[in-house]
Amino acid sequence: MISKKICMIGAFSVGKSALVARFVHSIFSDQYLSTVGVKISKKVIDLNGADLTMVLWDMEGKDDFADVHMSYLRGAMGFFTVADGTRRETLTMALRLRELALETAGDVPHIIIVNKADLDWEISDAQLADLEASGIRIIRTSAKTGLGVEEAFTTLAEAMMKN
Ligand SMILES: Nc1nc2c(ncn2[C@@H]2O[C@H](COP(=O)(O)OP(=O)(O)OP(=O)(O)O)[C@@H](O)[C@H]2O)c(=O)[nH]1
Ligand SMILES: [Mg+2]
Repeated sequence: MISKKICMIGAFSVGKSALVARFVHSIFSDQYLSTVGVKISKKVIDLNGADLTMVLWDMEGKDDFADVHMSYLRGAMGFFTVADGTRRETLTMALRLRELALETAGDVPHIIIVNKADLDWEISDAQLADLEASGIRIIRTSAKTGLGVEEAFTTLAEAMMKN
């Protein structure tokens, strides 16, 4: 069976763990339980008739990039950098983390997730359109309602299988 390591990185409280919980267990909680270190979960998906095990490394969010545990990114076949649409600075952080992750993991498939689509956003469509025009892949999600979550994981899985 094919298995792929995928990292979830981003600022604290953007919803990395909530996205994994939604995708793997179809659940959502309003409670905030900050991740310590890394939590690994697995989900087997059917991709065009073949089983693919997605091994999700849900990392602790950091305010300070220097502290981000980039060593966890070694061997990642893909990654998500997650931002919180209600906090503009989390997108800036996601973009910087993306650069760092590409240095560590190499040029692997990756997607920027802008999460919390069920709330009012500080990040504008125009800002995201600019990034998309520069070739960055962005998917809008809500871990709360499930919007875009399946799409994000499936899109990354497909890109990794082509890689
Ligand atoms: N309304 C709304 N709240 C969300 C969404 N996703 C996550 N949250 C909430 O945001 C808070 C933080 O979510 P987490 O998934 O723990 O965030 P995290 O990125 O894993 O945080 P760290 O582990 O500390 O880095 C929790 O209270 C969640 O319930 C969403 O899509 N919509
Ligand atoms: Mg977490």
